[in-house]
Amino acid sequence: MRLFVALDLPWTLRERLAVLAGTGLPGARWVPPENYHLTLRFIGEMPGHRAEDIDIALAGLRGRGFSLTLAGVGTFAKGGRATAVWAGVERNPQLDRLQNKIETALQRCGLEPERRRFQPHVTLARLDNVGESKLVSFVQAHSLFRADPVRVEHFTLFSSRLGKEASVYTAEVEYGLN
Ligand code: 3AM
Repeated sequence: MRLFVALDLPWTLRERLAVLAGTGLPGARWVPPENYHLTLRFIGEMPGHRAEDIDIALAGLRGRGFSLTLAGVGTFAKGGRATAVWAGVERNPQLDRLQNKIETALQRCGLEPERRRFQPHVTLARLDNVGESKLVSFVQAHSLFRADPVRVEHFTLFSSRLGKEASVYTAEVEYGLN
């Protein structure tokens, strides 16, 4: 199964994010609010027995709950083309610490280290062919976006099935933080 570790988000926050989405960006494929998440670690395709090891490793991880605030919007680009638009996260050492613990636990399970820097974000849309000026206006229009802080009391191992329209994410296991 295809796996990733992420924070799921309370519905109050999803609704707040959904207000940002859906307008002003022709060519954007908006992520449906039920799919919003903050990826902590993409794992990828894993056979069942390795998924079990991963579950055990994540279950053994000890961490504390913390508050998280989404703020700002930004874009990812590849080869000079914008590929995604996202909501950002205010600086959060506790989130970084959690991500670090997850990375360490997964490497102990035999996963290759994640080479990319952790850039916490919630993807709002994937972009195929969105005009640069529209994108700049969108980012500017929402630059002051800031949601109310939310408590994070668990993180989640998700499986993902790639769908035609949107992927289907299933929360497989929740790991409490206390
Ligand atoms: O959290 P976001 O939406 O930015 O793009 C995928 C999504 O990112 C990413 O993992 C998250 C949950 O599916 N993803 C998909 N394939 C990936 C890969 N091969 C990947 N991240 C890194 N490497």
